[in-house]
Amino acid sequence: MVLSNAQIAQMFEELADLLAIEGADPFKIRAYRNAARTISGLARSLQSMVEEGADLTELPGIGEHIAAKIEEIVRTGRLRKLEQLKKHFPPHLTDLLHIEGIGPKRARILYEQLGITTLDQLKAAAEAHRIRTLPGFSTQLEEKILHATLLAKKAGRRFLYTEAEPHAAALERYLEACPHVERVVIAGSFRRRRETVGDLDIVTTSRHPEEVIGCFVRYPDTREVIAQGTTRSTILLHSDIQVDLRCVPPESFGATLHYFTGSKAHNIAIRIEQKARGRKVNEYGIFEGDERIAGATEEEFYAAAGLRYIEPELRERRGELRAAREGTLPDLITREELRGDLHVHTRWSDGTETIEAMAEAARRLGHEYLAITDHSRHMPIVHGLDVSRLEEQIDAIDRIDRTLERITLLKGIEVDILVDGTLALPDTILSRLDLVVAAVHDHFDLPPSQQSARILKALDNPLVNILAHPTGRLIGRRQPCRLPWKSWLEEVHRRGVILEINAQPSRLDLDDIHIKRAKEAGIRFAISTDAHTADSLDYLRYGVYQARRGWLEKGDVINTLPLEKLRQALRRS
Ligand code: DGT
Ligand code: CA
Ligand code: CA
Repeated sequence: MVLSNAQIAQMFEELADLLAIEGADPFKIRAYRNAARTISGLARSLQSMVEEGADLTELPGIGEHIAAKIEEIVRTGRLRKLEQLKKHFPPHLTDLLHIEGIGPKRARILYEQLGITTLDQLKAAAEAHRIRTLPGFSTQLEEKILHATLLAKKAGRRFLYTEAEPHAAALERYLEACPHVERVVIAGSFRRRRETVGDLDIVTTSRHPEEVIGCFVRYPDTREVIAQGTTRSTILLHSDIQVDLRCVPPESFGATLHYFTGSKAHNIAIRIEQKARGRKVNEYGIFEGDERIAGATEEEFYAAAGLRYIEPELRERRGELRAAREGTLPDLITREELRGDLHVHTRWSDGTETIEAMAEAARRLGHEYLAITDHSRHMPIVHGLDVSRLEEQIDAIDRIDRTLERITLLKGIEVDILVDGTLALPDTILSRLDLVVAAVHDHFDLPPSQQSARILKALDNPLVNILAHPTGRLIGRRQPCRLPWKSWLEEVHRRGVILEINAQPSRLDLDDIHIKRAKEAGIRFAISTDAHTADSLDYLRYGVYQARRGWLEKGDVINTLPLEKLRQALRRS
């Protein structure tokens, strides 16, 4: 059984939730939540760290008590304390805590007084106006809760790409070892590198499909076999991820892979085009009458359709068919083309590592340069840098940089854009830096024209080079800020400011659609990790996936440039 870091973090979150409902010591609850945050930020798998005997107490927020619990989870797949607590409460009670306006105290009241234990019951009680009269509730709160339950139902459950990734890898390894299996490819939205996936779709080839299916349904992490046919099957994993598998003969592999890679819109567009030429397209191939003219490989499939090969990331029906016909598809950027990272944190603000440790980790990844960009003072939750500490840090970076070989440190800052559009630090100090990354960290919900004016005012300052995580969204948790996109992008372009593609898996900000629009407006980009730990320097590839979905090429991204060219590119004329 593979336990991803996300799953382990989730167990600690659930433990904290249940303790909170029970009314336990807030200090203890916070400790579990901090541990969960640390765990979900790790790039290395905890499972392998435990197997290698690593000292977990070296991780921030992990003491001996929690380290022992992590080892218990990795060794047994369970956490006894969590299971004991769960016995006291109905199974879905913690779902209530995801509804805005409901904390542990209110969840407990809803449960004790109305017997509510699920979102459906909550919705029904809100509709029947039974919530407003409970102690600590009100009519407005009841309306808010009703609205939130409707939203929660609509969203359905999707998984972050990084939550699905370890399962996809483990399934691939498992299936490759099944008897009679020839090829295994994870298709669907996962292959298109969407930021979230609804389920995993796997295409396999074999001459003995029933044996392959038989092996698939015995996958050890299976909670439930939902469907089992002779060539297809669906299972549910313990993590609630659903997995669809198809097994086809090798001569259909390309057509089947193409079909189940999608997107649905892309598939339908191809089918309509081919139909107009008197052909039939399905998951087994392209047919003229009864004759199959393509099916074994995707290359053959596209060639028969009169198209250049289209990378999975582009198959979203955003103009890729026309570009493939005309030969104008982008030559998509790759991870190997990136030469450095332009947004990282250290212990000087809210990062976990020293400058030296981040530099060393970046050098191990082969980076030529690394910009240290800690937070400015404004942010309330971190001890950010004021002018005098930034002066100190500038000296420290210069000193450390002189001792380093094969990597250059750049002096930077992630400076807050205040609500009135001014920056949290004065020009006198910003002008001493190699680059200035500006960012919004509050007031995300301003009306579009006001938000736009606020950000553009900050970008008027010619010392600002890059706008970090431009919309502030957190996938599934915080909506992107609203902007009048067309005019706003033109104004960003006019100022020569670079937009960041933040590679944190829960941010991926800008997103694919706006990356493409920004590129069309002439804007250039930086793909940055915003790493707060050494491990997360490896997140660059998630930013690259998003960039590829936004049609970016090497030339669109400034951190593909060697250092001297980068310095020129940062200069605003
Ligand atoms: P997801 O799972 O919601 O993240 O997104 P996908 O794209 O993985 O969608 P999924 O799992 O429902 O189906 C996998 C692929 O199968 C999809 O990308 C395209 C193909 N597909 C599914 N339904 C249809 C359909 O009705 N027509 C066509 N042409 N293709 C379909
Ligand atoms: Ca899928
Ligand atoms: Ca599916």
